[in-house]
Amino acid sequence: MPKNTDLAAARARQRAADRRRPPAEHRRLRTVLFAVIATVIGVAAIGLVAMRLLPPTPAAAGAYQIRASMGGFQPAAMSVKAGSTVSVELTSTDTSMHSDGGGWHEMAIDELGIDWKVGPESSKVFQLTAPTTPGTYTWFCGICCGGRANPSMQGKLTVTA
Ligand SMILES: [Cu+2]
Repeated sequence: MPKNTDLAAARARQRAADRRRPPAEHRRLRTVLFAVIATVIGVAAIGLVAMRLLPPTPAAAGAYQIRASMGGFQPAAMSVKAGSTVSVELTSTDTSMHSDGGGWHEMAIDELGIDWKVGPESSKVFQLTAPTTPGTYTWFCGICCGGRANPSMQGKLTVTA
């Protein structure tokens, strides 16, 4: 029966092919996995570079912008209307590599009970409700550079009528 022999040979060839297939599929899977992992790492690397090149954080809409670094506050003064509530976005532009405070900065006004802190290379938005009577207040950072005694780490809040 030649037909049966042919069939048996064909089956044997198919079994041999089946035995060869898994490694080939594994190789394909490995290639796909490698491509996926390489893509993820590549995108993450590009993202990290882009974050370095861009400003630390986008400004919150309508908020006063105060940037703090070891060099002081920028700007070191702000003015608000008596009784008004405003948003203040405090940003630390220092990295965590700073030995003095680890990049943390503070904006504190004892008389108004304000004590805002922001971590290295980050921003935080705070609400400031100005007192109802005009006046001037000194804010300070007590974290770095000798704390409140350091005149470069101070600013002036003016409350206008
Ligand atoms: Cu500081």
